[in-house]
Amino acid sequence: MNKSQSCVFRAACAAAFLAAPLARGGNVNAYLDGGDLVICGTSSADNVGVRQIGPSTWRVSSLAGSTKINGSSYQDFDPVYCGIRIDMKGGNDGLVVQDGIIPKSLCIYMGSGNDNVALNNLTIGGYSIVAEGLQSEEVSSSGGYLRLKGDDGNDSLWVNNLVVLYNAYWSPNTVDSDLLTTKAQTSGGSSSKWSTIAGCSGNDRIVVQNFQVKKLEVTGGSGKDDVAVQVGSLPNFGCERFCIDTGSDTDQLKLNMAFAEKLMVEVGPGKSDKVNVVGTFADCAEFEDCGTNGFITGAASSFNSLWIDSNFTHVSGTFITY
Ligand SMILES: [Ca+2]
Ligand SMILES: [Ca+2]
Ligand SMILES: [Ca+2]
Repeated sequence: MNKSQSCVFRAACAAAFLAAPLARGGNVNAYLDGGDLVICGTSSADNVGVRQIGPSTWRVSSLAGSTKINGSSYQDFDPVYCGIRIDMKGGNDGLVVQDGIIPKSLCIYMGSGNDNVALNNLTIGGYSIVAEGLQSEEVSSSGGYLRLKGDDGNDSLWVNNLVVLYNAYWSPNTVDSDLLTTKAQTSGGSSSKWSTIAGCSGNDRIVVQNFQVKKLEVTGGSGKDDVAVQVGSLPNFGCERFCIDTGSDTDQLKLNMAFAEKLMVEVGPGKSDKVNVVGTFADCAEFEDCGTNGFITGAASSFNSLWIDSNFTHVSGTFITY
């Protein structure tokens, strides 16, 4: 393997798929590219499960229907020591990625169609295994990140129990202490990357629960989106930067137990967007509505600095500033 090429996304995630072999209908193509696991869906409805079954071994399996993985019901891949890149393409796809430690990054593009995605019990940017011949410093420079894009269609994106580590050291048994150590490094300009969850067009449902991450952007795009987010559940661990933009049309947003140093919410153009803020704490919070007749209600939330756009013409509950 060419070490200089491993662990590097040589182009944008989607562009990398252009080099992948063409998948036949119903037959999802999966392969290793350096230390990356790459999964390419078909233009039809694909149902794919991805989970870790060994220190660096991941299983890609058919979850339903006529989906095959390289012609079989499942296939195992080893070693996966960088990231996972998935392009499900068109069709109404189902994807579950669960129960594992992904060393570098997880990039998922669902394509057109009404898609269902579940990400459950994952650590991204954490140690899994340093492949033989790779020095730890070659793979430890930029931490982890998540890129999840629903694209067109009415997509359901469900994210539960995720940790994105920042500049994690690639050595065993240090995952927890890294999380706390790096939280203390609050200076800007660091190499932590933004994680992004994007519904894009369509009426999307985005649910994020128990997500520990430094920098997170959640966008709903056009369409009537229903967004619920809980981030930063550990004591003393919150997002450094947390941005939500539900985009155009009439959207709903519920922030529940969200912790951030800087929280920016935009509900976009469109009439009567609704924002519900519960148990949310931020040093600096801004709630912006560039539409009309917005609703915002707060409970058990506290901010050092708070700004609420006057386009939220219905403000209720309590927003405590200290
Ligand atoms: Ca597909
Ligand atoms: Ca889609
Ligand atoms: Ca929207």
